[in-house]
Amino acid sequence: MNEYAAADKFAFDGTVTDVSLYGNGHINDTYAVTCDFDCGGRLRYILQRLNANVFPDRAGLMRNMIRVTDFLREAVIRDGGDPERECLNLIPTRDGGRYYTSPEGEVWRATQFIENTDAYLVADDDEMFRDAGRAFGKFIARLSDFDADTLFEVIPGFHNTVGRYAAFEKALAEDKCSRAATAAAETAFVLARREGCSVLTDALQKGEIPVRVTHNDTKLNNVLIDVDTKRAVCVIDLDTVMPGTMLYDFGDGVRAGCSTAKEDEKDLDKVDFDMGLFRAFAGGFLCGMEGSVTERERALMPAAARLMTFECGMRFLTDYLSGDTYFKTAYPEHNLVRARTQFKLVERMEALADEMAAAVAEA
Ligand code: ADP
Ligand code: GN1
Ligand code: MG
Repeated sequence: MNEYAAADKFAFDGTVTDVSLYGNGHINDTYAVTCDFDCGGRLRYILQRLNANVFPDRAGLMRNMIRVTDFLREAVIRDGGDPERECLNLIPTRDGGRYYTSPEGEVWRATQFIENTDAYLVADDDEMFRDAGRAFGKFIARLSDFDADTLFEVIPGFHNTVGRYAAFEKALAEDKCSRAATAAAETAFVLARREGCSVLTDALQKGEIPVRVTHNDTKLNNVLIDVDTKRAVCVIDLDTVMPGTMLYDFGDGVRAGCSTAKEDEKDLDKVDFDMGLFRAFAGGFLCGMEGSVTERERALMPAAARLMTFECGMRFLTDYLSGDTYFKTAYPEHNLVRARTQFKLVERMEALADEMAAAVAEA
């Protein structure tokens, strides 16, 4: 179904005058919908077609999203915040549903467009990134009373790095697209780090760290930042909200935001790990979590940052070897280029391990 036909299913205010591709997400098809009013003025919405390959059970995903957004809305109101800006609100379909399923099985959803905000690929400065950290930490704190066991596991083993390593090994052995030879250095990088993959799975299994409701995809462009105040307004992209550890969210946030360059920068000389940004994010995140972080969680924060960065690089590399079936790509080596930036960051974090530990201890 095309995006105009899908837009027609929703109870938007005004008349739909434009539906255009929007944003930089790697997974869903995201559109900005413009609606004009007869008396002048216009309003925008976000319309998304969920990725059917990545999310086989989209009804289960939407059940989670409905419950989580309804819960967060109450929490924002309780905190005296603005529920139209500080949480996602699903726009109903014309027949009163919370989302739309097309006859072909496509799942479409719509939310309000949070205006005067931007999704940044690289932070402008430490303060912006500190506030992004605060928002992601607060997201976990706000969901602390939400029963994790009642959430559907949208992608089983999403941050199970041991499982991700096994998937990488399988893709390498199969080498379906005969690309392994072009990624020899990158595959060697991964193979040399097999031992470290179980840091978080072990801690969870042994009960050393608590299971919490977590976001699981805390890259900087999944929090909308007010363009005037540069403060984080709303955490978005709730597809992967599942039981997890705060270390997934902290680690993935660091991965995405502490780099001096974009995730797909080709010139690795431009890619470095910024300790100032790391200090800021750690401080913001701990503050957002309102003192609920345990000693063990805190101790694992630097390792989690390394591991989540390694895991993401490994996922990009696995997708490159498998023929780019998961992440959206703009050119054939895109996933390999992304893997390289992640591995450069991992190397820098390995070298900076002591400094990172000291920064977390002080935060
Ligand atoms: P994906 O899972 O593909 O990453 P997202 O839900 O993150 O999809 O949306 C992709 C992009 O669309 C975001 O990075 C952001 O730029 C923009 N976006 C999503 N939701 C909103 C919203 N409610 N208001 C404004 N922009 C949004
Ligand atoms: C994807 O959906 P998006 O673009 O915000 C991916 C994350 C990766 C990220 C890397 C559901 O995030 O896990 O870390 O790309 N989301 C999913 O940029 O796989
Ligand atoms: Mg996103």
